[in-house]
Amino acid sequence: DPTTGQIVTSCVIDRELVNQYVLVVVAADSGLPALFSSVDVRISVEDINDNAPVVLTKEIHVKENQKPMEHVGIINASDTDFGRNAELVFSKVEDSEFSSSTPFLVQSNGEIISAVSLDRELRSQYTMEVSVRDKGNPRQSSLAKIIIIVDDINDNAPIITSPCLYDDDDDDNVINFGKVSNDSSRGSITIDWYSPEDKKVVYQVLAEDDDIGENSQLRFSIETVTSDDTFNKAPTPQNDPLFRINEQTGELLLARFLRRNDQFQQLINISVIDKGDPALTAFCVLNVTFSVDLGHLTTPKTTKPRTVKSNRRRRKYGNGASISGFFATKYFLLVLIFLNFVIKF
Ligand SMILES: [Ca+2]
Ligand SMILES: [Ca+2]
Ligand SMILES: [Ca+2]
Ligand SMILES: [Ca+2]
Repeated sequence: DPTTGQIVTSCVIDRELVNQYVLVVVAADSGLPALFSSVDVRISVEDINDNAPVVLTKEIHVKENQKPMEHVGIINASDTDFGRNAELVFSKVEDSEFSSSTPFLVQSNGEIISAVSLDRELRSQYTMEVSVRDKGNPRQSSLAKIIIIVDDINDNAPIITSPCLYDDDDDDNVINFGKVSNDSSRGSITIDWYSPEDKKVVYQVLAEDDDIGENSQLRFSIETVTSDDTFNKAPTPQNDPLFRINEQTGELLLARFLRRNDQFQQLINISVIDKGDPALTAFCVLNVTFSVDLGHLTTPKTTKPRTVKSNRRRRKYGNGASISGFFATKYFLLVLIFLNFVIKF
């Protein structure tokens, strides 16, 4: 005011926009010439608690399997006021429909702690409602929902579902070890054709993994092939393997023609490994029996009657091919194998 010197505001002032003003005030008398002096008037805008805190954190990631009462994450919030008006206190809203079933504690500084060890395979995501208030007078507060996402770690080995397995406590080196039972429906398989050109799937090993992502991506491979001779468990040479397995699908196929010196019965040790770090592995053993007469593979001239006979027997047990068609194909294959053998030697 030019006459009283009173300083008044001309608009609403907001400390959060400008917290200090410097006015140059000039006082002049009415003499002639007028004498005057000036002074800098510094105006500090005091804070009032006119802003509620705002929670900035929307999502927190935490790895599963951590110990109970360990750090999960910290909630970030801001308050544009000053001093106690911006000092924040966090708490969990216990009676919220979101928070009631969550195992988390919220410290006053915003730190989230899990009361239990988290298992992603049981529950992978939680939503929790938190409250944040300042220490102003009157207090301002706000609510926010925080999503807690449990990240996977590779804590599950693959589980082989076909063939079915039983635990073998004797072998500590494997996660789970299975051996195919003699039950023909459960993985002991009989092979009565022998052309790799058929690309027929002999068997499909099936496995699953409870983890996600790479931790559950599986790779099948043949570890060893042994004969089913209890006195001779030495692995058969693998430089020209009889079997191959589709790495992704677990489908077992013949890799080459059968030979006379191939074992009548073979145990194929198959491993299933996930792509986790560290990777986890499961094993199974597939018991394969050939119903073809391996001894006849190099002498096709004498096999004709026996082959027909054995085909009849297979027919009785449900071989889908017709006898004549099967025989014709088989005879042709025998000749092929024979030629193959002759060329080799
Ligand atoms: Ca303020
Ligand atoms: Ca405030
Ligand atoms: Ca896994
Ligand atoms: Ca897991």
